[in-house]
Amino acid sequence: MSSDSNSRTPNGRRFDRRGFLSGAAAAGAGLAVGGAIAPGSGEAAVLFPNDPRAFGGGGSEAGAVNRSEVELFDCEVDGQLPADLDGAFFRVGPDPQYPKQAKYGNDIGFDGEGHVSMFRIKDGHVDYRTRYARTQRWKAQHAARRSLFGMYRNPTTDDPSVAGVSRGTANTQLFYHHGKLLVFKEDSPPVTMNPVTLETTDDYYTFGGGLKSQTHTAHPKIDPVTGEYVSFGYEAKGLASDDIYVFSADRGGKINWEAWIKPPYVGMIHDFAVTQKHIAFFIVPLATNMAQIQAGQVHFAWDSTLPSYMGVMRRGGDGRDVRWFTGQQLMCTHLMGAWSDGDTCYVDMDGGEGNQFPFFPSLHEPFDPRKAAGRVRRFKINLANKRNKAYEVQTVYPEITGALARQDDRYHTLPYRYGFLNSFGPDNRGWVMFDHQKMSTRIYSPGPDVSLAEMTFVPRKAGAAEADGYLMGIADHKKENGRSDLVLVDTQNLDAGPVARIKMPYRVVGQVHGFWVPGEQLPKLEG
Ligand code: V55
Ligand code: FE
Repeated sequence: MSSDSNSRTPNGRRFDRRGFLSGAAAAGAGLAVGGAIAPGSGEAAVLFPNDPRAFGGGGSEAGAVNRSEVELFDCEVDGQLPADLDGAFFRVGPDPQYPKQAKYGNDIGFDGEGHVSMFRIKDGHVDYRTRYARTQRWKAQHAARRSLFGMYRNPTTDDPSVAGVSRGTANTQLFYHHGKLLVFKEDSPPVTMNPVTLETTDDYYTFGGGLKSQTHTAHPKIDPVTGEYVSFGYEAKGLASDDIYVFSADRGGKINWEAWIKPPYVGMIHDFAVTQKHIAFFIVPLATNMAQIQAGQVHFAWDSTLPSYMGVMRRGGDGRDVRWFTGQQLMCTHLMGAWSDGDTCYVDMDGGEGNQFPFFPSLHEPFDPRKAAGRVRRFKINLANKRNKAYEVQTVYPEITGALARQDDRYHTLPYRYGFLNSFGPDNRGWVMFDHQKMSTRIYSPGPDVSLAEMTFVPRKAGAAEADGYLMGIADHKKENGRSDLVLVDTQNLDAGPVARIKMPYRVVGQVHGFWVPGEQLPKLEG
Protein backbone atom coordinates (compact mmCIF):
# COMPACT_ATOMS: atom_id res chain seq x y z
CA MET A 1 0.00 0.00 0.00
CA SER A 2 2.91 2.27 0.51
CA SER A 3 3.54 1.59 -3.15
CA ASP A 4 0.19 3.12 -4.03
CA SER A 5 1.06 5.94 -6.38
CA ASN A 6 -1.41 8.16 -4.51
CA SER A 7 1.06 8.65 -1.76
CA ARG A 8 3.47 10.24 -4.22
CA THR A 9 1.23 12.98 -5.53
CA PRO A 10 2.51 16.49 -4.78
CA ASN A 11 -0.26 16.83 -2.26
CA GLY A 12 0.33 13.28 -1.17
CA ARG A 13 0.24 13.50 2.56
CA ARG A 14 -2.93 15.47 2.61
CA PHE A 15 -4.70 13.10 0.30
CA ASP A 16 -3.38 10.21 2.33
CA ARG A 17 -4.74 11.61 5.53
CA ARG A 18 -8.18 12.07 4.12
CA GLY A 19 -7.77 8.89 2.13
CA PHE A 20 -7.51 7.03 5.36
CA LEU A 21 -10.79 8.37 6.59
CA SER A 22 -12.42 7.45 3.33
CA GLY A 23 -10.84 4.05 3.67
CA ALA A 24 -8.62 4.29 0.65
CA ALA A 25 -5.26 4.03 2.31
CA ALA A 26 -5.84 2.65 5.76
CA ALA A 27 -2.54 0.99 6.31
CA GLY A 28 -0.43 2.68 3.73
CA ALA A 29 -0.57 6.25 4.75
CA GLY A 30 2.73 6.00 6.54
CA LEU A 31 1.66 8.91 8.68
CA ALA A 32 3.87 9.28 11.66
CA VAL A 33 2.11 11.45 14.17
CA GLY A 34 4.12 13.38 16.64
CA GLY A 35 6.88 15.86 16.62
CA ALA A 36 6.54 19.59 16.66
CA ILE A 37 3.35 21.10 15.37
CA ALA A 38 3.75 24.29 13.43
CA PRO A 39 2.58 27.43 15.17
CA GLY A 40 -0.81 28.65 14.10
CA SER A 41 -2.92 26.26 16.14
CA GLY A 42 -3.82 29.26 18.21
CA GLU A 43 -6.11 28.79 21.13
CA ALA A 44 -8.22 31.89 20.59
CA ALA A 45 -8.70 32.15 16.84
CA VAL A 46 -10.08 29.19 14.93
CA LEU A 47 -7.35 28.08 12.58
CA PHE A 48 -6.22 24.56 11.83
CA PRO A 49 -2.46 24.01 11.64
CA ASN A 50 -0.76 23.60 8.29
CA ASP A 51 1.25 20.60 9.43
CA PRO A 52 -0.46 17.68 7.70
CA ARG A 53 0.40 15.43 10.64
CA ALA A 54 -1.61 17.56 13.04
CA PHE A 55 -5.22 17.03 14.08
CA GLY A 56 -7.22 18.59 11.25
CA GLY A 57 -3.83 19.39 9.72
CA GLY A 58 -4.08 21.25 6.44
CA GLY A 59 -7.46 22.58 7.50
CA SER A 60 -9.99 23.72 4.91
CA GLU A 61 -7.30 24.38 2.34
CA ALA A 62 -6.37 20.72 2.11
CA GLY A 63 -9.89 19.41 2.62
CA ALA A 64 -8.80 18.00 5.98
CA VAL A 65 -11.86 19.46 7.67
CA ASN A 66 -15.32 20.09 6.29
CA ARG A 67 -17.39 21.49 9.20
CA SER A 68 -20.27 22.57 6.95
CA GLU A 69 -23.73 21.23 7.61
CA VAL A 70 -25.49 21.32 4.28
CA GLU A 71 -28.77 20.70 2.50
CA LEU A 72 -28.77 19.95 -1.19
CA PHE A 73 -32.21 19.30 -2.62
CA ASP A 74 -32.27 17.36 -5.89
CA CYS A 75 -28.65 16.52 -6.53
CA GLU A 76 -27.40 16.19 -10.10
CA VAL A 77 -27.90 12.62 -11.29
CA ASP A 78 -25.87 11.27 -14.19
CA GLY A 79 -26.76 7.89 -15.69
CA GLN A 80 -29.48 5.40 -14.87
CA LEU A 81 -30.48 5.73 -11.25
CA PRO A 82 -32.98 2.86 -10.88
CA ALA A 83 -36.45 4.42 -10.68
CA ASP A 84 -37.59 1.91 -8.05
CA LEU A 85 -34.58 2.43 -5.78
CA ASP A 86 -35.95 3.79 -2.51
CA GLY A 87 -33.96 4.28 0.66
CA ALA A 88 -31.38 6.28 2.52
CA PHE A 89 -27.62 5.91 2.42
CA PHE A 90 -26.20 7.12 5.73
CA ARG A 91 -22.51 7.74 6.32
CA VAL A 92 -20.43 9.04 9.18
CA GLY A 93 -16.84 10.04 9.81
CA PRO A 94 -14.70 12.27 11.99
CA ASP A 95 -14.68 15.96 11.04
CA PRO A 96 -12.75 18.11 13.54
CA GLN A 97 -15.10 20.65 15.09
CA TYR A 98 -12.26 22.78 16.49
CA PRO A 99 -8.47 22.73 16.32
CA LYS A 100 -6.92 21.12 19.39
CA GLN A 101 -4.97 23.12 21.91
CA ALA A 102 -1.40 23.27 20.64
CA LYS A 103 -0.18 20.73 23.22
CA TYR A 104 -2.65 18.16 21.83
CA GLY A 105 -2.09 19.11 18.21
CA ASN A 106 -0.63 15.68 17.45
CA ASP A 107 -3.87 13.94 18.38
CA ILE A 108 -5.13 11.51 15.72
CA GLY A 109 -7.84 11.74 13.09
CA PHE A 110 -9.95 9.10 14.88
CA ASP A 111 -10.75 11.78 17.47
CA GLY A 112 -12.68 14.09 15.15
CA GLU A 113 -16.32 14.86 15.88
CA GLY A 114 -18.85 12.70 14.05
CA HIS A 115 -20.44 14.33 11.00
CA VAL A 116 -23.36 12.35 9.58
CA SER A 117 -24.53 12.60 5.99
CA MET A 118 -27.54 11.13 4.25
CA PHE A 119 -28.41 10.58 0.62
CA ARG A 120 -32.18 10.08 0.43
CA ILE A 121 -32.95 8.32 -2.85
CA LYS A 122 -36.49 8.00 -4.20
CA ASP A 123 -38.25 8.14 -7.60
CA GLY A 124 -34.98 8.84 -9.38
CA HIS A 125 -34.25 11.88 -7.17
CA VAL A 126 -31.57 12.33 -4.53
CA ASP A 127 -31.58 14.77 -1.63
CA TYR A 128 -28.48 15.27 0.47
CA ARG A 129 -28.30 16.46 4.06
CA THR A 130 -25.54 16.51 6.68
CA ARG A 131 -25.44 17.25 10.39
CA TYR A 132 -22.88 16.90 13.12
CA ALA A 133 -24.07 14.55 15.84
CA ARG A 134 -24.96 16.83 18.76
CA THR A 135 -22.94 14.80 21.22
CA GLN A 136 -22.40 16.07 24.74
CA ARG A 137 -18.88 16.85 23.64
CA TRP A 138 -19.97 18.74 20.52
CA LYS A 139 -22.39 20.85 22.56
CA ALA A 140 -19.82 21.73 25.22
CA GLN A 141 -17.26 22.77 22.62
CA HIS A 142 -19.83 24.66 20.60
CA ALA A 143 -20.79 26.70 23.67
CA ALA A 144 -17.13 27.40 24.49
CA ARG A 145 -16.17 28.02 20.82
CA ARG A 146 -13.05 25.89 21.28
CA SER A 147 -11.71 22.38 21.77
CA LEU A 148 -12.13 21.08 25.33
CA PHE A 149 -11.05 17.47 24.84
CA GLY A 150 -7.41 16.41 24.55
CA MET A 151 -6.02 13.18 23.18
CA TYR A 152 -7.89 10.23 21.63
CA ARG A 153 -9.76 8.32 24.34
CA ASN A 154 -7.75 9.94 27.09
CA PRO A 155 -9.89 11.88 29.58
CA THR A 156 -6.84 12.88 31.67
CA THR A 157 -6.10 15.40 28.91
CA ASP A 158 -9.49 17.13 29.03
CA ASP A 159 -10.33 20.62 30.18
CA PRO A 160 -11.57 20.48 33.80
CA SER A 161 -14.83 22.10 32.72
CA VAL A 162 -15.91 18.92 30.89
CA ALA A 163 -15.35 16.40 33.68
CA GLY A 164 -18.26 13.95 33.46
CA VAL A 165 -19.27 15.05 29.96
CA SER A 166 -19.42 12.09 27.57
CA ARG A 167 -16.31 11.99 25.37
CA GLY A 168 -18.13 10.07 22.64
CA THR A 169 -17.70 11.56 19.17
CA ALA A 170 -20.23 9.38 17.29
CA ASN A 171 -17.79 9.28 14.37
CA THR A 172 -17.47 5.65 13.28
CA GLN A 173 -20.62 3.86 12.07
CA LEU A 174 -24.38 4.08 12.21
CA PHE A 175 -27.21 1.54 12.21
CA TYR A 176 -30.95 1.72 11.93
CA HIS A 177 -32.91 -0.46 14.37
CA HIS A 178 -36.21 -0.14 16.29
CA GLY A 179 -36.96 3.06 14.44
CA LYS A 180 -33.80 4.82 15.58
CA LEU A 181 -30.71 5.95 13.74
CA LEU A 182 -27.95 4.90 16.18
CA VAL A 183 -24.57 6.57 15.71
CA PHE A 184 -21.51 4.96 17.28
CA LYS A 185 -18.11 5.56 18.79
CA GLU A 186 -16.74 2.51 20.56
CA ASP A 187 -15.81 4.43 23.75
CA SER A 188 -19.37 5.47 24.60
CA PRO A 189 -23.06 4.59 24.26
CA PRO A 190 -24.81 5.35 20.95
CA VAL A 191 -26.20 8.75 20.04
CA THR A 192 -29.58 8.68 18.30
CA MET A 193 -30.67 10.89 15.44
CA ASN A 194 -33.93 11.40 13.62
CA PRO A 195 -33.39 9.43 10.36
CA VAL A 196 -35.20 12.08 8.31
CA THR A 197 -34.05 15.39 9.77
CA LEU A 198 -30.73 14.20 11.32
CA GLU A 199 -31.67 16.09 14.46
CA THR A 200 -29.97 14.49 17.47
CA THR A 201 -32.64 12.94 19.70
CA ASP A 202 -30.48 11.41 22.47
CA ASP A 203 -26.83 12.21 23.22
CA TYR A 204 -26.40 9.13 25.46
CA TYR A 205 -28.74 6.31 24.45
CA THR A 206 -29.02 3.38 26.86
CA PHE A 207 -31.83 1.30 25.31
CA GLY A 208 -34.30 2.69 27.80
CA GLY A 209 -31.90 2.31 30.70
CA GLY A 210 -31.11 -1.34 29.93
CA LEU A 211 -27.52 -0.85 28.71
CA LYS A 212 -25.14 -1.71 31.57
CA SER A 213 -21.96 -0.89 29.67
CA GLN A 214 -20.26 2.51 29.56
CA THR A 215 -19.20 1.68 26.00
CA HIS A 216 -20.79 0.30 22.84
CA THR A 217 -19.14 -1.02 19.68
CA ALA A 218 -19.37 0.69 16.30
CA HIS A 219 -20.15 -2.70 14.74
CA PRO A 220 -23.31 -4.31 16.10
CA LYS A 221 -25.06 -6.96 14.01
CA ILE A 222 -28.69 -7.51 13.11
CA ASP A 223 -29.85 -11.12 13.09
CA PRO A 224 -32.02 -11.44 9.97
CA VAL A 225 -33.79 -14.49 11.43
CA THR A 226 -34.93 -13.04 14.76
CA GLY A 227 -34.63 -9.34 13.95
CA GLU A 228 -32.51 -8.98 17.07
CA TYR A 229 -29.77 -6.44 17.48
CA VAL A 230 -26.62 -8.07 18.91
CA SER A 231 -23.88 -5.89 20.31
CA PHE A 232 -21.19 -5.41 22.93
CA GLY A 233 -18.99 -2.91 24.69
CA TYR A 234 -15.35 -3.41 25.72
CA GLU A 235 -13.71 -1.48 28.58
CA ALA A 236 -17.30 -1.62 29.67
CA LYS A 237 -16.74 -0.70 33.33
CA GLY A 238 -14.56 2.29 32.60
CA LEU A 239 -11.24 3.31 31.18
CA ALA A 240 -8.90 0.34 30.49
CA SER A 241 -11.18 -2.04 32.42
CA ASP A 242 -10.98 -5.70 31.40
CA ASP A 243 -14.72 -6.12 31.10
CA ILE A 244 -16.75 -6.95 28.01
CA TYR A 245 -20.52 -6.56 28.08
CA VAL A 246 -22.44 -8.55 25.45
CA PHE A 247 -26.13 -8.11 24.81
CA SER A 248 -28.99 -8.38 22.39
CA ALA A 249 -32.10 -6.26 22.00
CA ASP A 250 -35.40 -7.33 20.47
CA ARG A 251 -37.09 -5.67 17.48
CA GLY A 252 -38.47 -3.05 19.82
CA GLY A 253 -35.05 -2.18 21.29
CA LYS A 254 -35.62 -3.91 24.63
CA ILE A 255 -32.50 -5.67 25.94
CA ASN A 256 -33.42 -9.36 26.10
CA TRP A 257 -30.05 -10.97 26.86
CA GLU A 258 -26.79 -9.86 28.47
CA ALA A 259 -23.56 -11.42 29.70
CA TRP A 260 -20.20 -10.26 31.05
CA ILE A 261 -16.86 -11.76 30.05
CA LYS A 262 -13.17 -11.02 30.71
CA PRO A 263 -10.58 -10.71 27.92
CA PRO A 264 -6.96 -11.98 28.37
CA TYR A 265 -5.73 -8.37 28.13
CA VAL A 266 -7.20 -4.98 27.29
CA GLY A 267 -6.78 -4.48 23.57
CA MET A 268 -8.86 -2.95 20.83
CA ILE A 269 -11.93 -5.00 19.89
CA HIS A 270 -13.20 -2.94 17.01
CA ASP A 271 -15.63 -5.43 15.44
CA PHE A 272 -17.00 -8.85 16.40
CA ALA A 273 -18.66 -11.89 14.92
CA VAL A 274 -22.15 -13.17 15.62
CA THR A 275 -23.50 -16.42 14.25
CA GLN A 276 -26.75 -18.20 14.99
CA LYS A 277 -24.95 -20.07 17.79
CA HIS A 278 -21.80 -18.23 18.78
CA ILE A 279 -20.26 -14.85 19.44
CA ALA A 280 -16.58 -14.28 18.73
CA PHE A 281 -14.22 -11.43 19.65
CA PHE A 282 -10.82 -10.91 18.08
CA ILE A 283 -8.39 -9.09 20.38
CA VAL A 284 -5.40 -7.44 18.75
CA PRO A 285 -2.17 -6.21 20.36
CA LEU A 286 -3.24 -2.58 20.16
CA ALA A 287 -3.30 -2.53 23.91
CA THR A 288 -3.98 0.00 26.61
CA ASN A 289 -3.36 0.45 30.31
CA MET A 290 -3.71 3.23 32.86
CA ALA A 291 0.02 4.09 32.81
CA GLN A 292 -0.16 4.95 29.14
CA ILE A 293 -3.31 6.95 29.68
CA GLN A 294 -1.84 8.79 32.68
CA ALA A 295 1.17 9.66 30.51
CA GLY A 296 -1.17 11.67 28.29
CA GLN A 297 -0.85 9.48 25.19
CA VAL A 298 -3.49 8.25 22.78
CA HIS A 299 -5.44 5.32 24.16
CA PHE A 300 -3.66 2.45 22.35
CA ALA A 301 -0.12 1.35 21.53
CA TRP A 302 1.01 -1.63 19.43
CA ASP A 303 2.68 -4.19 21.71
CA SER A 304 4.00 -6.97 19.48
CA THR A 305 4.85 -9.13 22.52
CA LEU A 306 1.13 -9.78 23.01
CA PRO A 307 -0.60 -12.59 21.12
CA SER A 308 -3.83 -12.05 19.27
CA TYR A 309 -6.78 -14.01 20.65
CA MET A 310 -10.13 -15.17 19.35
CA GLY A 311 -12.65 -15.54 22.15
CA VAL A 312 -15.71 -17.64 21.42
CA MET A 313 -18.79 -17.96 23.62
CA ARG A 314 -22.23 -19.42 23.22
CA ARG A 315 -24.80 -16.87 22.12
CA GLY A 316 -27.55 -16.59 24.71
CA GLY A 317 -25.41 -18.15 27.45
CA ASP A 318 -24.11 -16.62 30.66
CA GLY A 319 -20.60 -16.09 29.26
CA ARG A 320 -18.89 -18.58 31.57
CA ASP A 321 -18.24 -20.87 28.60
CA VAL A 322 -16.05 -18.30 26.81
CA ARG A 323 -12.76 -19.80 25.55
CA TRP A 324 -9.77 -17.84 24.23
CA PHE A 325 -7.90 -19.31 21.27
CA THR A 326 -4.60 -18.08 19.94
CA GLY A 327 -2.49 -18.62 16.81
CA GLN A 328 -0.76 -16.54 14.16
CA GLN A 329 -0.45 -12.96 15.42
CA LEU A 330 -2.68 -10.75 13.29
CA MET A 331 -4.32 -7.39 13.40
CA CYS A 332 -7.80 -7.87 12.07
CA THR A 333 -10.18 -4.95 12.20
CA HIS A 334 -13.39 -5.66 10.28
CA LEU A 335 -15.62 -8.65 9.89
CA MET A 336 -16.57 -9.83 6.43
CA GLY A 337 -18.87 -12.63 7.58
CA ALA A 338 -19.21 -15.43 10.12
CA TRP A 339 -21.20 -18.60 10.62
CA SER A 340 -21.32 -21.72 12.74
CA ASP A 341 -21.38 -25.27 11.47
CA GLY A 342 -22.13 -27.50 14.42
CA ASP A 343 -19.31 -26.99 16.92
CA THR A 344 -17.11 -25.16 14.45
CA CYS A 345 -17.18 -21.40 14.19
CA TYR A 346 -15.91 -19.63 11.06
CA VAL A 347 -14.92 -15.97 11.14
CA ASP A 348 -13.76 -14.04 8.06
CA MET A 349 -11.99 -10.73 8.69
CA ASP A 350 -9.60 -8.46 6.86
CA GLY A 351 -6.28 -8.11 8.60
CA GLY A 352 -2.53 -7.70 8.45
CA GLU A 353 0.46 -9.34 10.11
CA GLY A 354 1.38 -6.25 12.08
CA ASN A 355 0.05 -2.91 13.22
CA GLN A 356 -2.25 -1.44 10.58
CA PHE A 357 -2.65 1.92 12.28
CA PRO A 358 0.66 3.84 12.06
CA PHE A 359 -0.78 6.70 14.11
CA PHE A 360 -0.80 4.48 17.20
CA PRO A 361 2.74 4.17 18.58
CA SER A 362 4.56 0.85 18.13
CA LEU A 363 6.36 -0.02 21.37
CA HIS A 364 9.04 -2.41 20.15
CA GLU A 365 9.72 -1.88 16.44
CA PRO A 366 9.07 0.71 13.73
CA PHE A 367 5.84 0.61 11.78
CA ASP A 368 6.14 -1.82 8.86
CA PRO A 369 3.84 -1.05 5.92
CA ARG A 370 4.36 -4.51 4.43
CA LYS A 371 3.06 -6.17 7.56
CA ALA A 372 0.18 -3.73 7.64
CA ALA A 373 -1.24 -4.96 4.32
CA GLY A 374 -4.69 -6.37 4.92
CA ARG A 375 -5.85 -9.65 3.41
CA VAL A 376 -8.93 -11.79 3.90
CA ARG A 377 -8.27 -14.14 6.83
CA ARG A 378 -10.54 -17.10 7.48
CA PHE A 379 -10.50 -18.28 11.10
CA LYS A 380 -11.72 -21.74 11.93
CA ILE A 381 -12.34 -22.42 15.61
CA ASN A 382 -13.00 -26.00 16.63
CA LEU A 383 -15.07 -26.02 19.79
CA ALA A 384 -15.78 -29.75 19.88
CA ASN A 385 -12.28 -30.53 21.18
CA LYS A 386 -12.40 -29.27 24.77
CA ARG A 387 -8.60 -29.09 25.06
CA ASN A 388 -8.08 -27.10 21.89
CA LYS A 389 -6.49 -23.70 22.55
CA ALA A 390 -5.57 -22.72 18.99
CA TYR A 391 -7.41 -21.11 16.13
CA GLU A 392 -6.63 -22.12 12.60
CA VAL A 393 -6.31 -19.26 10.16
CA GLN A 394 -5.97 -19.29 6.42
CA THR A 395 -5.27 -16.37 4.08
CA VAL A 396 -7.78 -16.48 1.27
CA TYR A 397 -7.16 -14.50 -1.96
CA PRO A 398 -3.54 -13.68 -0.97
CA GLU A 399 -3.14 -11.50 -4.08
CA ILE A 400 -5.80 -9.03 -2.89
CA THR A 401 -4.88 -6.45 -0.26
CA GLY A 402 -7.23 -3.96 1.29
CA ALA A 403 -9.41 -3.00 4.22
CA LEU A 404 -12.97 -2.27 5.29
CA ALA A 405 -14.48 -5.70 4.59
CA ARG A 406 -18.25 -5.80 4.18
CA GLN A 407 -20.94 -8.23 3.14
CA ASP A 408 -24.60 -8.16 2.19
CA ASP A 409 -25.73 -7.10 5.68
CA ARG A 410 -28.84 -9.29 5.38
CA TYR A 411 -26.47 -12.24 5.87
CA HIS A 412 -25.13 -11.24 9.26
CA THR A 413 -24.96 -14.40 11.49
CA LEU A 414 -25.57 -16.75 8.52
CA PRO A 415 -23.47 -18.82 6.12
CA TYR A 416 -22.70 -16.41 3.28
CA ARG A 417 -21.25 -16.54 -0.20
CA TYR A 418 -20.23 -12.99 -1.18
CA GLY A 419 -17.91 -10.49 0.51
CA PHE A 420 -16.55 -7.07 -0.39
CA LEU A 421 -13.26 -5.31 0.26
CA ASN A 422 -11.84 -1.89 -0.51
CA SER A 423 -8.64 -2.88 -2.25
CA PHE A 424 -5.53 -0.75 -2.62
CA GLY A 425 -3.74 -2.62 -5.33
CA PRO A 426 -1.26 -2.06 -6.75
CA ASP A 427 -2.77 -4.39 -9.35
CA ASN A 428 -6.26 -4.57 -7.88
CA ARG A 429 -7.35 -1.13 -6.83
CA GLY A 430 -11.05 -0.62 -6.18
CA TRP A 431 -14.08 -2.39 -4.80
CA VAL A 432 -13.53 -6.13 -4.89
CA MET A 433 -16.37 -8.64 -4.72
CA PHE A 434 -15.48 -12.16 -3.59
CA ASP A 435 -17.49 -15.24 -4.46
CA HIS A 436 -16.40 -17.70 -1.77
CA GLN A 437 -18.16 -20.57 -3.49
CA LYS A 438 -16.21 -20.17 -6.73
CA MET A 439 -13.25 -18.56 -4.91
CA SER A 440 -13.32 -15.92 -7.63
CA THR A 441 -13.11 -12.13 -7.55
CA ARG A 442 -14.50 -9.27 -9.58
CA ILE A 443 -13.55 -5.63 -9.25
CA TYR A 444 -14.79 -2.13 -9.88
CA SER A 445 -11.63 -0.14 -10.56
CA PRO A 446 -11.95 3.60 -10.92
CA GLY A 447 -9.29 5.70 -12.61
CA PRO A 448 -6.04 6.48 -10.79
CA ASP A 449 -7.18 9.98 -9.82
CA VAL A 450 -10.20 8.61 -7.98
CA SER A 451 -10.15 7.45 -4.39
CA LEU A 452 -12.98 5.29 -3.14
CA ALA A 453 -14.46 5.28 0.32
CA GLU A 454 -15.93 2.09 1.77
CA MET A 455 -18.73 0.54 -0.28
CA THR A 456 -22.11 -0.37 1.16
CA PHE A 457 -24.21 -3.08 -0.44
CA VAL A 458 -27.75 -2.11 -1.48
CA PRO A 459 -30.19 -4.92 -2.38
CA ARG A 460 -31.78 -4.52 -5.83
CA LYS A 461 -35.20 -4.85 -4.21
CA ALA A 462 -36.72 -6.38 -1.09
CA GLY A 463 -36.05 -10.12 -1.15
CA ALA A 464 -33.29 -9.92 -3.79
CA ALA A 465 -30.82 -12.83 -3.80
CA GLU A 466 -27.63 -12.49 -1.76
CA ALA A 467 -25.42 -9.70 -3.15
CA ASP A 468 -27.79 -8.97 -6.03
CA GLY A 469 -27.98 -5.21 -6.22
CA TYR A 470 -25.54 -2.35 -6.06
CA LEU A 471 -22.39 -1.23 -4.35
CA MET A 472 -22.77 2.36 -3.25
CA GLY A 473 -20.13 4.74 -2.00
CA ILE A 474 -18.21 7.95 -2.40
CA ALA A 475 -15.58 8.53 -5.07
CA ASP A 476 -13.37 11.61 -4.71
CA HIS A 477 -11.68 13.06 -7.79
CA LYS A 478 -8.21 14.37 -7.13
CA LYS A 479 -8.10 16.21 -10.45
CA GLU A 480 -11.27 18.09 -9.55
CA ASN A 481 -10.08 19.44 -6.18
CA GLY A 482 -11.39 16.31 -4.54
CA ARG A 483 -14.94 16.77 -5.84
CA SER A 484 -17.12 13.78 -4.93
CA ASP A 485 -19.56 11.52 -6.72
CA LEU A 486 -21.81 9.04 -5.03
CA VAL A 487 -21.42 6.06 -7.33
CA LEU A 488 -23.72 3.12 -7.82
CA VAL A 489 -22.22 -0.02 -9.36
CA ASP A 490 -24.30 -3.06 -10.33
CA THR A 491 -22.97 -6.19 -8.61
CA GLN A 492 -23.92 -8.26 -11.69
CA ASN A 493 -21.65 -6.12 -13.83
CA LEU A 494 -18.95 -4.61 -11.64
CA ASP A 495 -16.39 -3.99 -14.36
CA ALA A 496 -18.86 -1.98 -16.45
CA GLY A 497 -18.43 0.91 -14.01
CA PRO A 498 -21.15 2.95 -12.32
CA VAL A 499 -24.74 2.73 -13.56
CA ALA A 500 -25.28 6.13 -11.98
CA ARG A 501 -23.27 8.94 -10.40
CA ILE A 502 -24.70 11.51 -8.08
CA LYS A 503 -22.48 14.46 -8.96
CA MET A 504 -21.80 16.57 -5.90
CA PRO A 505 -20.67 20.17 -6.37
CA TYR A 506 -17.90 19.78 -3.80
CA ARG A 507 -15.92 17.27 -1.83
CA VAL A 508 -18.32 15.74 0.64
CA VAL A 509 -17.48 15.17 4.30
CA GLY A 510 -15.22 12.14 4.85
CA GLN A 511 -16.45 8.86 6.25
CA VAL A 512 -15.38 5.73 7.99
CA HIS A 513 -18.48 3.59 7.38
CA GLY A 514 -21.89 3.70 5.74
CA PHE A 515 -25.26 1.97 6.13
CA TRP A 516 -28.23 1.52 3.80
CA VAL A 517 -31.82 1.72 5.05
CA PRO A 518 -34.61 0.61 2.68
CA GLY A 519 -37.34 3.24 2.29
CA GLU A 520 -40.06 0.97 3.66
CA GLN A 521 -38.29 0.99 7.05
CA LEU A 522 -38.04 4.78 7.25
CA PRO A 523 -40.70 6.92 8.93
CA LYS A 524 -43.46 7.85 6.50
CA LEU A 525 -43.63 11.52 7.40
CA GLU A 526 -40.69 13.14 5.68
CA GLY A 527 -39.42 16.43 7.03
C1 V55 B 1 -11.49 2.41 14.14
C2 V55 B 1 -11.99 3.70 13.94
C3 V55 B 1 -12.12 4.55 15.03
C4 V55 B 1 -11.76 4.12 16.28
C5 V55 B 1 -11.28 2.84 16.47
O1 V55 B 1 -11.52 1.72 11.87
C6 V55 B 1 -11.15 1.99 15.39
C7 V55 B 1 -11.30 1.49 13.03
C8 V55 B 1 -12.96 6.38 13.72
O2 V55 B 1 -12.56 5.85 14.96
O3 V55 B 1 -11.86 4.97 17.33
FE1 FE C 1 -15.04 0.02 11.71
